[in-house]
Amino acid sequence: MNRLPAVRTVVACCSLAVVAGVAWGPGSPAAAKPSAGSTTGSARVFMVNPVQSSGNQDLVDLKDAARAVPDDAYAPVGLRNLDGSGYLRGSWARVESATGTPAFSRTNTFRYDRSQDQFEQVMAYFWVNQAQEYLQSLGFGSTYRGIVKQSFPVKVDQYGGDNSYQTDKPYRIRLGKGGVDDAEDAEVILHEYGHAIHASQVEGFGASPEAGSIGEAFGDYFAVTAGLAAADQYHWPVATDLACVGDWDAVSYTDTAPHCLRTLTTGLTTADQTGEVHHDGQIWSQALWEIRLGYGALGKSPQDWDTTLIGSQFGYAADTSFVDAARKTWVAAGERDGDAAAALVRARFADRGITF
Ligand SMILES: [Ca+2]
Ligand SMILES: [Ca+2]
Ligand SMILES: [Ca+2]
Ligand SMILES: [Zn+2]
Repeated sequence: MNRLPAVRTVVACCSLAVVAGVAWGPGSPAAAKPSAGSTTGSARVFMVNPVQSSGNQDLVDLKDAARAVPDDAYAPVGLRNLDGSGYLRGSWARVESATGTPAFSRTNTFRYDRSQDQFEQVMAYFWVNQAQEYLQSLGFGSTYRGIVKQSFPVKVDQYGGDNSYQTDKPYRIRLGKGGVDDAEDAEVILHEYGHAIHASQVEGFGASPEAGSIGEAFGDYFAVTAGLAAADQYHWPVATDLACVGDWDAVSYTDTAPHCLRTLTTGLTTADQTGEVHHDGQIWSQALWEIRLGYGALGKSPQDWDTTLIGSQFGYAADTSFVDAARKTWVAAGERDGDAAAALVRARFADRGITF
């Protein structure tokens, strides 16, 4: 397997706890104090996904059985930015479930296994919050304009089908079941959040086949880069090809290992375009990935590139072409990261047949 070297970076993340309820100043009536109310909690989640963290390509769904995934695939994590209600609701995510009882804990303690519906609810809360914190760590919402900076409805199991998608009015992610439950793979959640990022940046983004392909591409890229940033932040193992998207969700769809829904290293170029946005997105996503690697050689971090890339997306037209969006990204790289970065961006897009 073509394993790429791990990129080690430190993500300084955010402390954006929101104080629930009223301030308890002198004279506040003691009776008003809620029994819950903490904005932090504890939970356990998959470390992006259990295949990526373990390297075990033989894991299979076993019809959602708890025993299909060993206990050490779960990691204890803190939950942040909760609203104090005892539900999985907070500043950046509001989890709703169609099939399972909503997870609730007066002590904000959410420990489940994958056979329980509430586990996917926890994954949805943790990873949407994580994605927004990642954007904020890059400066979106402080140095730069905020992106999806609002409580975000995440519906788990909404349609009972195996089809996760995002709709932009209002912002919402729906995560399906079927095969491996979609919300058991953080790369699926983060991919969907990538669509929300575009929708937040450019109203109606995706109004041409190439813009739609960029949307799919960025979702895949964001899933990988935000997942790797989390692995660094929490010191989680990464044991599969870094460019593999959806290592765990894909075990239900692919017979051969490594299992990936898609990869960032297909070698596709514009000569291979079919008009199907997930397929064609792999042209764009490979450029994003290779620029990320190239930034390291320039002494810059993946976070430098992610900031430049995401910032440049504010300037994409809703119905952009590959060429126009690549040119905007090239300009942004030159302005923020210098001439060598701009040359890198242009070269990696050119490798994919996107020239300007
Ligand atoms: Ca499950
Ligand atoms: Ca699935
Ligand atoms: Ca992966
Ligand atoms: Zn998508």
